[in-house]
Amino acid sequence: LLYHSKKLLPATVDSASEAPISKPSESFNDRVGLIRGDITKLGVDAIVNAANTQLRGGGGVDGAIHRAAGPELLNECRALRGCETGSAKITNGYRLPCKKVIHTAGPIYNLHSKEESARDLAGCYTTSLQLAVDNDCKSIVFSCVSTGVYGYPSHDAASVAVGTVRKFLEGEQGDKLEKVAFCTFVQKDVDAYNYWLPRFFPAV
Ligand code: AR6
Repeated sequence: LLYHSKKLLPATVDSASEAPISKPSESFNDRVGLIRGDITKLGVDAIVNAANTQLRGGGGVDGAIHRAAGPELLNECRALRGCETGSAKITNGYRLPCKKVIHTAGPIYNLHSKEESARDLAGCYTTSLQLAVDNDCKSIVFSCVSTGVYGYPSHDAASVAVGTVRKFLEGEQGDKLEKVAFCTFVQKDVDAYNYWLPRFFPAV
């Protein structure tokens, strides 16, 4: 189910105004991917749930993950005693095909400034990636955190998501991750990632 970045990313970013942001790197490009579909079907090491600070389940992707995982997931979540906005916690996957679920609480857009929302959203991605590394998860797939009922504009959210992943891969522990993918569900997110992926992961 994981697509290879090479098959997915446009070969070039053409106009000068759309210049790539990061340096081309085959090693980074090989490890990033874009998916469209149901995140609960992915047999990867970790999937990232767009949860809330209560960690008690909810609608959207959170509801889908809890339904597919079964009631044991809610039990483990209860014991975690919540999660701060911009942070994340990890559980087992139970009946899901993935090994672990990383639950992150994204920012509710418009609650605070744009800058604060971006900082919190970046925190979701960095904390989740760090948790994956700390728990020996080599493949991780993100849902489009905050872009549903939390109202974060998809274009801006994808910029934070892809930019933060790029930064983590470039960092000290980046080489511990073999695959990082973004799981989109609706067209606006597909469009947003198709815009930002070739800029942060330009073709070599
Ligand atoms: N697989 C992948 N993505 C999905 C799926 C699925 N099965 N279902 C929905 N999406 P949202 P948020 C996409 O609203 O904005 C919950 O009630 C969806 O199209 O699920 O962070 C929580 O409990 C969208 O792009 O999360 C929180 O209270 C993305 O998942 C609150 O919503 C995220 O949309 C969190 O809001």
